[in-house]
Formats: sequence, C-alpha cells, structure tokens
Amino acid sequence: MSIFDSAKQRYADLGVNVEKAFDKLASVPVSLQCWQGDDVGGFENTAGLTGGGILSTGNYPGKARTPDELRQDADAAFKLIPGKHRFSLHAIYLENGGKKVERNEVGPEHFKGWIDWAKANGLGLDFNPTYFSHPFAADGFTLSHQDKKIRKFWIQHGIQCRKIAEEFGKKLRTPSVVNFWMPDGFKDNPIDRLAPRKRMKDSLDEIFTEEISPRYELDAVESKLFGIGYEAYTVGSHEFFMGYAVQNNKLLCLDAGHFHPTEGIADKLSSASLFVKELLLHVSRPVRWDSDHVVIWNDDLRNIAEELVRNDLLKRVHIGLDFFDGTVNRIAAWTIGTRAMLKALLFALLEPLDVLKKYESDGDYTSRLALLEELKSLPFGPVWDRYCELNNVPVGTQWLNAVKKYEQTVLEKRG
Ligand code: RNT
Ligand code: ZN
Repeated sequence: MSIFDSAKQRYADLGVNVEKAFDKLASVPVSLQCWQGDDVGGFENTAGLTGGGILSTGNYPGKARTPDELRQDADAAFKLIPGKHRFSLHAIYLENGGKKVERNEVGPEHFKGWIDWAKANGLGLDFNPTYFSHPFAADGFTLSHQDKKIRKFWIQHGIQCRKIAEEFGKKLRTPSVVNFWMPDGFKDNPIDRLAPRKRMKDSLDEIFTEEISPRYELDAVESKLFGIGYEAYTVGSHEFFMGYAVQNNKLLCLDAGHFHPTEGIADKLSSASLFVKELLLHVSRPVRWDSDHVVIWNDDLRNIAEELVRNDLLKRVHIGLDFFDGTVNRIAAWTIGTRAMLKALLFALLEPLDVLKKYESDGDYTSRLALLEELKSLPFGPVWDRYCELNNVPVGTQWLNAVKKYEQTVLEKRG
C-alpha cells in the first residue's frame, strides 16, 4: 500500500472521502494579489508605495519593474500552485505606454495587456481602485476629503475602476470583484467623527450609481481599524462598512489584519453571511499589527477555512490574498501563501463534518473535543502531496528548487 493509500484509508475509516475533498478544493479559486510581486509599487511612476497607512519593507533583489516582468513572475508562481486561480490588480498596475494617465482617467484600454494575459492563462481578474500613493491622498483623505474637488477626483477614479472591472468580466466570462479600500483617517483624536463618514458614504453612493451587471462586476468594501499615521480614527471602520454593505447590497471585505490584535475574522463569517449575500476575504497575517506578513498554515488560517467549509460558504465568499513582504523572494511568497490557503481548505474539507455535528446536537461535547484533537494528527501530509501531484505541481519542498532556479536565471539578471 502506498503512503497515500494508507492515509486515504485512515480518513475513510472516519467516513471521509478524500477524492471528494479534492474535487471540491479544485472548484475554489484563490485570487493572488499582484502587489506582492513588487511591494505595492505599481507602474504609474517609480516612486513606489507612498503614504496611505500601509507599509512595505525589504529589498530582496529581482523585484518586477514592468508589467511583463510581473506577469512572468506570476506565471512562475502559478506553476507551483495546484488548481486554477485568479489575479487581483490595482489601478496603479496600468500600462500607460509611457504617458501620464491620471487616476480619474484610467480605463479598460490601460489593462489590455492584462486581459490578454489572463485570457491566455485561463485566469479571472479582480480589481482595486488605488486610493493611496498620490498627491491627492497625501493629507490623509480621499473619498471623505473636505475639498469637493478632491472628492470628485476620487469618485471619478472609482467610477473608472468599475468600468475596467466590467470589461474584465465581459472578456474573461467571470465577474471581477472590485475592492474599495480607502485609508482615510486622522492621526490624532478628531472632534468630528461623523462628517467624514457622511462624506465617505455620499461619495460611495455616487460611485455606485451606475448599475453594472453582477455577471461582470461585483463591488466590495473593506474596513480597517487603523493605519500608520491614522492611529486615532479611520473613516471606513468595521461598523461603517458592515452597515454600508448590508444597506447597499455590496460585498463585505474582511481583512485578517484589520481588527484588534487578538480578534480573528473566522468568527465573523457566519454572522456576516446572514446579512450580506457575498463576502470577500483579504487573507493576510498580522504580526502585532496589520503587518501583511506572508500567510502561513497557522490556527488563524485554519479557523477561516473551517468556517468556510463548515458553513458551506465557499460559493459566497471570494478568497483574496493580501500580503506583501519584500524581504523574501516574491515568487516564493506567493507560493507559500497560496499553498497555505489551499492546505487549510483541504484540511477543513477532510473533517467528518456529519459526525462532528451529530456529537454537538447530541450534546456529546466529550466526543466532539476528542475527535477534533485526533483529526489534527491524521496523515494529512500525504493527502496534500497527492493533490499537488494530481495537479502537476511540485510536491513538498521541490517547489523551492524551481524558485531558486528562477531566481538565478531570471531575477538575478534584473540588476
Ligand atoms: C490596506 C488594505 C488593502 C491593501 C491593498 C494593497 O490596509 O488591506 O487591501 O493592502 O489594497
Ligand atoms: Zn486588505
């Protein structure tokens, strides 16, 4: 008997069908964030990430400098990740042909190269307006700015971004999720916490005035507790966006790093699922703060995956990744984070859910606890390896050899 066959038998003994779990996992796309590929720099100019309450650190060599390089790097990562996935772009990743294109003027024509690439690779594309790294965001406010002209500029940016995503959806035949995150906030205690929120709400209403078919485009709104330089007050708090999403039938985006340090997002999923039709996740790893470390297979991640599987939410929750670490090889970062996400999902799909639910409804909490503990040491490794093998991607640490080779032959040449 092979190692996989004996592992499979151990799961079968508990009534779990490993192949069924594989099929289910294969139907779940994960949206890889373009911004891990170049530390959220984008191609608008060469300034890199500025302002905006988020921070990237590290200068690992070989960062993508052009859209072609970024696509080449993403291709390299996709070869190491089992399954068919998606790619999430930010507006600043436009191809402007050397011309300055203002944010309120971006359009589908600036993303043709991305659409062609996605089509050729069978990928869906998601999108993000970029409300940071811009002079009009430098004083900490965008859609909630006091100055009507600045608000108008950013409203137009949002409108343009929805059009870009609509085009993605049409061309790629899969709806593009557009995630609205605005850093807006105050460093120190404000007197008026209400007015900026009122302005933010009105601006969003304007952006969403045009109906776009959900077959092509879906809007999500992302809350945050605080950002660097915005410690005292963030306009788009959890209550703000939970309320906005419910009232306006938008997707609620939960970022794992956007809550209090010990507050996970897993327990929020069941509640939110009762009040919004769909959600977007920004799977991230906060270390002491919203540090956007590479996602690893830890308890937080396992809890998220378990909630998605146990509550049958995989069809209503779009899984996006949000981390950016410039201190390690960026292709490895994508690979580690995405493989961890998939591992967590597979692990959750291998639970004998009916048995566990029965224990609970019978009040047999002893058995529930006992079985949950035993599940942790089942031979999961060989099952995961098999899934990689079936998907023609490297098993175990073999993927790292591929990354090292790519580093030598491609990244080191970038100077
Ligand atoms: C920032 C938000 C946001 C960004 C991306 C780049 O705190 O998490 O999602 O990370 O838009
Ligand atoms: Zn996020």
